[in-house]
Amino acid sequence: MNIKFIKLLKKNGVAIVPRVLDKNKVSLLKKELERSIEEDNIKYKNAFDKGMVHNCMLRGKNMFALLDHPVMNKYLMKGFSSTCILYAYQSSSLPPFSKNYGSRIHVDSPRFIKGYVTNMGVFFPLDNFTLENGATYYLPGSHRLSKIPSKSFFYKNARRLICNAGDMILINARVVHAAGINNTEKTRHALTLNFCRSFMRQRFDFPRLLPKKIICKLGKYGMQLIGMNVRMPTNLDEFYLPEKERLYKSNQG
Ligand SMILES: O=C(O)CCC(=O)C(=O)O
Repeated sequence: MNIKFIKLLKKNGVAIVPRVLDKNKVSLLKKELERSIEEDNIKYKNAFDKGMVHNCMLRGKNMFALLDHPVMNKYLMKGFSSTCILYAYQSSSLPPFSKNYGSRIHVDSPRFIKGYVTNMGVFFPLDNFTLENGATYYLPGSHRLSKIPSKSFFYKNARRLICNAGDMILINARVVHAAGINNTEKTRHALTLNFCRSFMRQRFDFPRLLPKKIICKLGKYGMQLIGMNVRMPTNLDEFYLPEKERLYKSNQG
């Protein structure tokens, strides 16, 4: 882990860690994502966020395995919180000559608490992010703002997340950003994960959503991120479980 990226993340709200996923991994992830998009286009064809796949860990074994990625987890634990959990695991694809739901100027966490980070984003570009295919616009340092600035201020001062497929983007969820417009003939894909503090609610109840036979394949990081250390007992028998089986483990922040 390079501490320089943690410093950049604190200062600008954004850092790009190069070469986290190799070419082969990127291509496997892209295949799984493309297949999921095709399936969702049939099943959820009128979704407001069409083209964004939710709960990607359930849509392919490589997308599942990403939850245990050591580099991502080391940066998360150091740059955010050692007890963080997954808030959402989705994707953002920009079809040819088009934009998507992420192209509005937005932040990925509605809460602003001065000097405190509630959520951290991790984007994995599965295609190079270029000016032509819609590299994300972002406003450096905007995680310190309580309100989203005007459209004209945003586009005048925004920079672009130009990077390569396989890099990893760390983005404070309060950073004001917007996907660009893809002006090429090829879809631009990315996986977009969002993490929150251990005591916050996840977008879905992941410990119940994921089948037990899948959860047991997760490693130590994946278990934590899914929320297995912070499950609520539903009765006293569960509350009094022995230490090892406890649903809400101690020292979770
Ligand atoms: O696709 C992108 O470039 C940005 C995605 C985004 O804005 C988001 O996931 O919040």
